[in-house]
Amino acid sequence: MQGLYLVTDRPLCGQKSLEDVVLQAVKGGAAYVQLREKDISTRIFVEEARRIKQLLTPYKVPLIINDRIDVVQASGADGVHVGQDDMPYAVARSLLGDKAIIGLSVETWDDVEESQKLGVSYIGVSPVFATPTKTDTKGVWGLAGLAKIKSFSRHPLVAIGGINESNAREVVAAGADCLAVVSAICASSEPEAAARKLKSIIDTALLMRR
Ligand code: TZP
Ligand code: MG
Repeated sequence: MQGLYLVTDRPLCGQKSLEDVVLQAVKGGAAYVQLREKDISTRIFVEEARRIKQLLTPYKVPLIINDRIDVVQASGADGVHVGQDDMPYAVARSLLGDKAIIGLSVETWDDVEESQKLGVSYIGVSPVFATPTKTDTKGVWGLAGLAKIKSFSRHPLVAIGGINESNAREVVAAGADCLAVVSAICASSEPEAAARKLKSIIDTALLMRR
């Protein structure tokens, strides 16, 4: 996994439709999209996931669903992202099969060590910086924490939390393979331009790291 990863937040999209934000993000260069819905019914979530999956298919951008294995199965999405209190990795893998993308958030060093025993597709380093978008987090990793995980982990690292144009370069330099953003795209008045700028920063920083 490498590049720009959009995590959606419907309220942060404001007047823009979620579909439009997703489409613009992908046109701007987002390589992965995660639908993250905390407040909608299962019925609406499944309908939305199916629509977004159709929208992403021509762009060959995988759709990842936050938490909900049933929504993955019902929509033909490509995988799931789970946190430490969600479906255990091994159960998710047995339900979704070998090809599914399965991401796991790590919030503590114990989580990082445990993740090395698992066949996760990536680990979500959560959060790198404090963010108003998600406040029920255990602490922040910071750039030093991210670098420490990079030197230890066999899994690709998706960094999340407080990432924007002003810090994206240093987050990649510290070891992130992929940058996940919510507000930097969803709350932007120009999601496509925001995604394009972030992707360009990531691409350059990945080249410098080689
Ligand atoms: N998980 C850890 S931080 C976070 C999630 C979903 C929110 C990140 O949002 P933003 O707006 O990119 O800081
Ligand atoms: Mg979760």
